[in-house]
Amino acid sequence: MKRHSWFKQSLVLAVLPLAMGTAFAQDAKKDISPAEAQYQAGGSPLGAVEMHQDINPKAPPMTKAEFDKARQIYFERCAGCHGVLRKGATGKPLTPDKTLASGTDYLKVFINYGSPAGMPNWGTSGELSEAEVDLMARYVQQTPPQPPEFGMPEMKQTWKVIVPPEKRPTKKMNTYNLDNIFSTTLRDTGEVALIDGDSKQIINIVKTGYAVHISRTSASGRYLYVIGRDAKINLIDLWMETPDNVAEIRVGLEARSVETSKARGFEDKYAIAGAYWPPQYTIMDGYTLEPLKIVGTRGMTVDTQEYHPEPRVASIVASHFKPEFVVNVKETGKILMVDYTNINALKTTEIGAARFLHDGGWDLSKRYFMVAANQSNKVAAVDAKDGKLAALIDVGPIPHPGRGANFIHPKYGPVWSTGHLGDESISLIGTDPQKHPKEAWKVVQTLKGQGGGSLFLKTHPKSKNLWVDTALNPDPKVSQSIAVFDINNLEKGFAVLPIAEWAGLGEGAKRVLQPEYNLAGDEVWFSIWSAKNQESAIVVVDDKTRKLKAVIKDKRLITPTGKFNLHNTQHDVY
Ligand code: DHE
Repeated sequence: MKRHSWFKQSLVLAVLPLAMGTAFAQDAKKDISPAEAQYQAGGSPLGAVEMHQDINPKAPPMTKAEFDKARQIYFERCAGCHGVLRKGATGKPLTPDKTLASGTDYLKVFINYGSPAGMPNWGTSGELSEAEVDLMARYVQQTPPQPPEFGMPEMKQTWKVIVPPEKRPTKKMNTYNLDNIFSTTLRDTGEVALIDGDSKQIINIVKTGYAVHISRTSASGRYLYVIGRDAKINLIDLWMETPDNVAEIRVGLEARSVETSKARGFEDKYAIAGAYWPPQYTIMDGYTLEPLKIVGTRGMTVDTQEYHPEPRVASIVASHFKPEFVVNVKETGKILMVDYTNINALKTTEIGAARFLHDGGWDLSKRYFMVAANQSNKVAAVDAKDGKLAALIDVGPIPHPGRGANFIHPKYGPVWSTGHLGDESISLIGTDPQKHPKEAWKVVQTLKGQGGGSLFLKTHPKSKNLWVDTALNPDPKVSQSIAVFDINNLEKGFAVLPIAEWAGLGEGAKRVLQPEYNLAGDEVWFSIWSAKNQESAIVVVDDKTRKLKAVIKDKRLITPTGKFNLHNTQHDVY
């Protein structure tokens, strides 16, 4: 680089944080870690959706081809943080009122070099070429194109009942121990592998949605619901000789969560799915996925009470003792307790919590739902019995529990725990206000794990181990191993097991993630996640001895991430 241009760049970089600070002052958010930036920047399927190009005379010109290419890049790389409508989510708003004032050169530097607040250095990392950086700098000055809505007619068009209920088996037609099957996300092939936990053999690879996300078992244990990032839901009948799809539907253009009714009298009756776009949730017939009721989640934020145009639906769980779904709305920070007794007269209790609600799970008693408000560095505890917020608890930076881990702490009684993306801490929160009122809704202990970038942690009622992954830690030694604590001797610190090394794989990221127990609670399964064109595996560890028990390798096991033991998912054992 020539000296003068280097100087110019340095100068711009030096004033950049200041200038950005002014341009976006009222929207300033806390810094995010590289792990979080990488995690949030996952691709959105909206890039493939045709959208209207509005010509803004003040914005730099773009041809239709350029606009479409930039739109694709935006939805693949940027929308996760900056929002579909660019109004800001965990990242800053990029609406023309802000970007036009900054101008192309300024934006190019920002996109090229990133920012200390967590914006990745798209140009200098080689992720985007010089021409693409220029393209994106011009694109974010255009009027944001809005993806289409997705209502009942669109859903009905995608709805297919492959095997109608009356043609399905009347009894279980296979000899699998359904309770010990693991529905394993094959992220990049858009499939789930149903793995028999007893024999460790693949029973079937079932085609599902794009970049499939989670699986949930129905209350009876017969059905399995799987959702893809493209909002496609697959209903799998586990009674078939070879369990396979019996129905499918799309409930939007982008989604992450699916759940099924679990209250007595409503077992398997309804399914529910939350969408990122359009911001809405849909209640469906549990046996056929026929869409019955769509509810929008656009509305006011919990704190400043300003309108938010795209509050995404994050985790959804079903109460075990009341006919209610707990629907967590991310950007508004509201928890909706949706009573499904009469879906034509839905009763919803709206509980204000904190913005950026994401993932969570039940406490040991299953009365309280514990959900991470990740960018708010808080955990909300919702009392599902009384329909109110029990507490908002301050935890470490960017809590990420998955469903969390429940155990009886030797000193403080029942606790629910979460790891963090932003640092190495693991927060243990007291969850028993009846017998341990002093500890309830307080962080009773903070453990020090291997490092930041933790996604999931797990234990089991029969285990004395707490397993904590660090899948997004930048250090491969840390992301490829697991920390394990002895619950009865937490002061001792953790042992490290080199799980990825045990898998004996070649080249690859080999991120170790999402510990999941088997039915008996004596084995813990880990995914070893490498790229699509590299070998991945599942490693099974004996929970008692912490020794390697099995490595599951198969050329069809491409990019395994989440694994859902059907029994533990059905009964919320974690
Ligand atoms: Fe997830 C759960 C959203 C990236 C693996 N993820 C969830 C849930 C939400 C969510 C809302 C809770 C669902 C529920 O309980 O109803 N995830 C998002 C995102 O928005 C994000 C940050 C970015 C994206 O582009 O999707 C994201 N998630 C990832 C990944 O990159 C992971 C690690 C790998 C993958 O498969 O894509 C990933 N998410 C998971 C898993 C769960 C999950 C395995 C369920 C964990 C559990 O034990 O319950």
